[in-house]
Amino acid sequence: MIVTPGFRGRRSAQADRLPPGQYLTEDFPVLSAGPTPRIPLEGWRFTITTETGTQRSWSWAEFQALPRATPTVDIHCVTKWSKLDTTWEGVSLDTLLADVETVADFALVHSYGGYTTNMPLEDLVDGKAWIADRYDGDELAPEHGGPARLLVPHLYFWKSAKWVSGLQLLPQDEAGFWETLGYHEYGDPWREQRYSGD
Ligand SMILES: Nc1nc2c(c(=O)[nH]1)N[C@H]1C(S)=C(S)[C@@H](COP(=O)(O)O)O[C@H]1N2
Ligand SMILES: [Mo]
Repeated sequence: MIVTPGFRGRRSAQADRLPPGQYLTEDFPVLSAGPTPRIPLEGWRFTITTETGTQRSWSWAEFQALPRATPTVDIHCVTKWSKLDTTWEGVSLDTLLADVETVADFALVHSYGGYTTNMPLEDLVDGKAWIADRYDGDELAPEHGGPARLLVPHLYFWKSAKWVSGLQLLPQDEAGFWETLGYHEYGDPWREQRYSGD
């Protein structure tokens, strides 16, 4: 038997990175539940509100001055497309949460336009999540969530809130927009947690 190790190796390496029920795409589809909000940078803020009501907030200029990260990650949409090796730039949630005092276990993420999504706070720390304002070497396009979106690639992509405005830290899990409409409260693509009860 003749084996072409490079080719077979690449194919199986890609297949290993595809969660169950997903297919690979090279495109970057746009999925938005409503119109694309236009947020002038002068008015943009990112605000973390703790369970006691304490707030930490950054203007666009303050956000730009923070240490930056350049994650390359695979993303998985619940509508079954996955895209490998997407390249982003932004600020790690570890940086934003560094001086925030909280004992909360959950976060409800808020966006300009009213979208929300929920996750355990531990899914946003330890290098697993970013507020991204650049994609593929450019400013993040408005339809993909610009000026800035949450990027939490180990969960289905509906958790990566576009046009993100802040985090609300909560002692109890509180369902967001799609989670209220029957999507899974956690959304692990590797366990195929698409809908409530999966
Ligand atoms: N604010 C907001 N964020 C959102 C959405 C949305 O409708 N509004 N859609 C979610 C869904 S279902 C997906 S799959 C991804 C799509 O991101 P994209 O349009 O950049 O591909 O954004 C997520 N974040
Ligand atoms: Mo989605």
